[in-house]
Amino acid sequence: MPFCLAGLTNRLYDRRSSDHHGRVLDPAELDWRLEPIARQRNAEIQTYIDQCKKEDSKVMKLLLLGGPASGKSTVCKQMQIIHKDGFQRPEQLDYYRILIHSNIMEIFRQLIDGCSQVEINLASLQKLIRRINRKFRLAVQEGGTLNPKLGQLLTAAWKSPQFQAVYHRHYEIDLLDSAKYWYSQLDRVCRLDFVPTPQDILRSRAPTTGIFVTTFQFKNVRLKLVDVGGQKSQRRKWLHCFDDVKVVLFIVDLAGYAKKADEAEEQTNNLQAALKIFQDISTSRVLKNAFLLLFLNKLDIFEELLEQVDLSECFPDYDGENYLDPAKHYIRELFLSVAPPKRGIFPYFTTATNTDNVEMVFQACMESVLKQSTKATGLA
Ligand SMILES: Nc1nc2c(ncn2[C@@H]2O[C@H](COP(=O)(O)OP(=O)(O)O)[C@@H](O)[C@H]2O)c(=O)[nH]1
Ligand SMILES: [Mg+2]
Repeated sequence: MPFCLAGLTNRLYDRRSSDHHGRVLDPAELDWRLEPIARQRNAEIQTYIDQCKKEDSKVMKLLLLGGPASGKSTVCKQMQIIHKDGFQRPEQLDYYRILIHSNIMEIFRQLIDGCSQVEINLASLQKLIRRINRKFRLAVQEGGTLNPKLGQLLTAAWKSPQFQAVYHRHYEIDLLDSAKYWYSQLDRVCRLDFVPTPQDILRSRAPTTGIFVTTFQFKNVRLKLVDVGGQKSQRRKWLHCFDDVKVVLFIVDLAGYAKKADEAEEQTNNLQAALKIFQDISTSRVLKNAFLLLFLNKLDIFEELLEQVDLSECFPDYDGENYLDPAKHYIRELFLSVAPPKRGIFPYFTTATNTDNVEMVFQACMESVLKQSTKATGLA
């Protein structure tokens, strides 16, 4: 709006001093001549305001919340793939190629740190580790990142009994979720002509430190998806994003049950920490009119993890079998039980890296939201 008003003011000033014959106008004549221009401009502004109001009433703000690394940015990327033009621009692909290579080196360091944490002796691997570090430094100095030679060396390290042993205990250490995904295809990812696929992009990881907004069309509604950081330090930002939120999409890392929570958290594991945040969100007065969608995410990792870590080790109340179905339903009930009884919640199980799954779930939940929203407000 200020832009439109500035335009009007400029036009008024342009015409103030003289008419097109260069004759200086007196103030009364000036007013008389300006009136139709002002009236027309006023009408233009009113049309613009009406149009904005109409568009705003069709925009639904959807806020993504959840603990760190629960899958918020992955869901955003999926929307970019499903509802927009995905990731095709050369600079985007270049960014992800570099990010993926940096993720791979981060995993390498995490595996080394993990070995010392769980006391796996790395003595016989030291020579290889030094070689990888040296070659990587050299590659970076030359303006590159990973290359086929580094790929071979990293594959050799990955296949070593030490790295395999520490990977087996991945839930005890800090390790990016996609470690196995990257290390099982280093020959492709380290090629000099490597171009990330959509699945590679979904598997990459960069902590969100700002606020990211994606807008896209869903049926006849424009959705504005707002992604904020999940780390404790980022949560202060959440409050600023609560205005006009129609839908909160809360994402939970199901596999978090086996991860010790941050020392600063009161809860013992990441899933319990997420439960506490979810409780706060579901009872928040500011969000009481927002629809609350719950994505119980990383179902694929959760299923694998159950073979290694009993759910009852982390949730002593759980007395079911250590299988996917009873375990996931137990967790769903746990989340529903901390919300006020009348708070409508739409729970779903998801694997955010799976595009078909996200497309199907998102469609189902948004259809329910739009149906209820139409009933309540006439929107949609
Ligand atoms: N295997 C698997 N990985 C996932 C899933 N959801 C997210 N990830 C991975 O988890 C990591 C963190 O996800 P991200 O979306 O960045 O989390 P955020 O911090 O909540 O934004 C990324 O490497 C994702 O590829 C899932 O359902 N399954
Ligand atoms: Mg993120």
